[in-house]
Amino acid sequence: MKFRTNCTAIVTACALFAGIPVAVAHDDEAPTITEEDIEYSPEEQVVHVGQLVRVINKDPFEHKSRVTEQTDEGGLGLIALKDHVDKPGTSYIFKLDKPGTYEIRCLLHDGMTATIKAVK
Ligand SMILES: [Cu+2]
Repeated sequence: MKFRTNCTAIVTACALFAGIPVAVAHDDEAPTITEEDIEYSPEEQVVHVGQLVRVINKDPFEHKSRVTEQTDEGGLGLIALKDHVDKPGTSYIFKLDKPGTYEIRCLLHDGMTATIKAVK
């Protein structure tokens, strides 16, 4: 029992130790996509693979974001961020692990889209 408790404490400590400096280091330079007046801004954002991307909802209502890879044929491929509920006045971060062109779309507001290009 004692061993298990210690393991949990060690794992938690490691996660905090490993997580916080990385998050802060990237956070300072995180490219930001703003949701305002039912639009994403900028319309096109270039990010690095693995870099944290911040989404800020400045509207006084919810958005629901889905980020989908675009295929070479212009269709939609894998979903990279699945239907995130963006509460008013909040922000969150995500990252893209694969280079390519992605669409960010709000599932609640027709035509609310932007492009994210992930480069190495
Ligand atoms: Cu929306």
